[in-house]
Amino acid sequence: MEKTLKQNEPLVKHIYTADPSAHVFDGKIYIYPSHDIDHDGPTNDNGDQYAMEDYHVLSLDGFDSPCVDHGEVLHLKDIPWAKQQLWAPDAAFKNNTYYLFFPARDHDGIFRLGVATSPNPAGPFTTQENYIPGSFSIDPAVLVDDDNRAFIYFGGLWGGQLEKWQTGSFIPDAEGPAESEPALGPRIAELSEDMLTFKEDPKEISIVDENGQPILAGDEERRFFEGPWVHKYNGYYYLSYSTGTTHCIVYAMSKNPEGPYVYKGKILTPVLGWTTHHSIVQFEDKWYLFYHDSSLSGGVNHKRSVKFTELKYNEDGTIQTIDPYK
Ligand code: FUB
Repeated sequence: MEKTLKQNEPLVKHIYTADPSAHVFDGKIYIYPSHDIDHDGPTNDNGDQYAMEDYHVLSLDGFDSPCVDHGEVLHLKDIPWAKQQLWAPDAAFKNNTYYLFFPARDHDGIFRLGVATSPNPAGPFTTQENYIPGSFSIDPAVLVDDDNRAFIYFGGLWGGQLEKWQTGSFIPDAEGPAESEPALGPRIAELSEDMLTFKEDPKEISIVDENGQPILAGDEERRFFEGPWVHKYNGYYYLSYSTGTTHCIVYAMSKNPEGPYVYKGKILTPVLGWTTHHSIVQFEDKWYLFYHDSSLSGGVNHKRSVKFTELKYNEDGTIQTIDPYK
């Protein structure tokens, strides 16, 4: 357990953690990260090196308290439908229950989204037998809106397989759109009241520029790659995500949870390591960005550590860009 918390330092150092989804539950901050495996195996663009097998939950009473690791809360061996790769999870609270949403490859090697439940935000979580029907790709993020409707956002390119679902079915050899075509957007679906199924077929979210034109697939500085996260501030929905190949966290805004979202700018400049993945949460009267980098492992892409830093808005609701190394 780390005794003191510092901005832009690993929250914990005894395990590698990544893809932090932070929430305030019962007045405490709970972080739902991936648990990176400390291996030295081969790596590739498909992300096979991200071979995670379980989840831990971290929590903070506040930023002047130690970070508590609540230990393993769900393991691959207890998820009947999943074969490998427990990637970036998220959690939500509704119906007096905590829900852990997570991606994994099924026994056919196709990424699906699963859900597990607990009466306690720190778990342990009990999984549903099967993945969410109609789910695919990776990186679920759940927003329970002010009217108590819950939306799940998800999707990721390359190893996240989103390109393969453009027709609505899984096409193993499908490629992404041409550079001059609109980029693929993350998907959204409203969740059923019990949070265990989609209420509707997932829809693609449109991300447009300031003139209302779709962000194109070749616009790698701005197009969606993976890691969607949605939070609300002053009546706007903020969709933030990783640009993957250009390694930034960027954001777009909308008045509607389903979009279209208008691209606004950069939240986080590139971190050490290939991936970048984040969440944004309000705690008391301040806002925080949780993110990861590979500094603790000396730059090994699949050995990452969760960190946090304060996030600030401008008067007009835009977000100030963060360089975590300055
Ligand atoms: O941690 C595995 C994958 O790497 C996540 O699902 C992506 O968002 C990227 O961080």
